[in-house]
Amino acid sequence: MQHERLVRLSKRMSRVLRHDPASAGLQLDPAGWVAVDDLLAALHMSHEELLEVVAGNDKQRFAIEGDLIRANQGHSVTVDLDLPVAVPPVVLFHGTVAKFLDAILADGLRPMSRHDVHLSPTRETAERVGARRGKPVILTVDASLMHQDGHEFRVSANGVWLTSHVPAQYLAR
Ligand code: HQG
Repeated sequence: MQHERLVRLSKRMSRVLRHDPASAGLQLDPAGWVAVDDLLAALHMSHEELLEVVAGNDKQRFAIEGDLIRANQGHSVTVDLDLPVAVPPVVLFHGTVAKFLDAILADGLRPMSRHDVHLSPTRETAERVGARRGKPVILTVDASLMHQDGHEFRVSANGVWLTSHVPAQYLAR
């Protein structure tokens, strides 16, 4: 498949499976799954194309289980991914940009339009996340202390660490 079509299909799938299933006439189940066949019909794509998008996706954004597919993380629609609570690594990273720093250092990291705050296991990944918005600024999160203090973490199937709020006292530059 042509690279451009692959990227276009991948973006459309992200939109439909995370944010706006109704735009394709679809409805997600409570855990975010939709029937593969319904998605294929709605997006006018073949099964081979779907497998190419899922396997080739740089961040493993999608998971197929049996005849169902869902996005691994990043939803703005209400879904319960039912991920188990997990013990985080000692330090996690968040990539952002300078213009958000004052708000973040006052209020902590908030999920904004997503379900959860997204944290990266490595500085390199956080740099890529931040670079989507400009010159990246990397914050470290004292995940070990947060965990000790009772904050819950979950890890998505593609290795993104999720938590509901990171109070400012756990953040450092
Ligand atoms: C910022 C992409 C003001 C936060 C990436 C970020 C990631 C605040 C933006 C995934 C704030 C939200 C998530 C506060 C946080 N005040 N700004 N209190 N708290 N922010 O896109 O982490 O391609 O929702 O720093 O690679 O950038 O979608 O979150 O800049 O893994 O798979 O508000 O999205 O993955 O932006 O990115 P986002 P994010 P996908």
